[in-house]
Amino acid sequence: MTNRPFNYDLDPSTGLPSRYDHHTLRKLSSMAGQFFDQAAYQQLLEQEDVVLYEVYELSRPAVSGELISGISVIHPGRVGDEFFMTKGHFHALLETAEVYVVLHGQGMMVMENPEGDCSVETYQPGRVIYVPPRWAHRSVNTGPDDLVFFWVYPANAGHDYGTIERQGFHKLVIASTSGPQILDNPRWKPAS
Ligand code: PAN
Ligand code: ZN
Repeated sequence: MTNRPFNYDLDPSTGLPSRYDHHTLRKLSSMAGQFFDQAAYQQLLEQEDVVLYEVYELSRPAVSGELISGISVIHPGRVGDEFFMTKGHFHALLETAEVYVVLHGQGMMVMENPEGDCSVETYQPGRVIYVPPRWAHRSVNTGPDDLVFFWVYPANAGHDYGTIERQGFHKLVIASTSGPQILDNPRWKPAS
């Protein structure tokens, strides 16, 4: 990998990058145990292993000083009453932050830190969201269209998915007749 400046362009209508190093498709089958309504999860999985979201990454060496950037696209949909969402993670190097810039769509970013403080930010086009060091983050698409956002984080951050897989997030985002609701997750438990 060269150490020369570079650029890429985001398509104004889709937000997709003109080039990337990795394209990851995350399907329903990779989210076992993450959605609240497990019967609805099984039912949907038997119909189709749908793609929940896609990640386009511009890779850089995983060393201090470098930045990894890219685009995520969360497709619209629900598992039962719970909106399609990302797995969510802490950064493996916990003391690393991240910046998100929303390009299209609507949604919520659910965050929490290891001390159990919780925060939810709303995604809307043009909004910048700062994820401080130590805060786990999950993106939820609450709208009828793709939710598309740019992100950039330190290349040595790494991802800890296991903690969230074991304990979940404290908060769920659930559809209701009056719009998306943020509810306490009754199944949250300490990962230990
Ligand atoms: C983002 C996320 C991306 C997919 O690039 O990785 O939106 O979410 P999951 O990694 O939780 O599957 C980011 O926060 N990187 O650190
Ligand atoms: Zn992250």
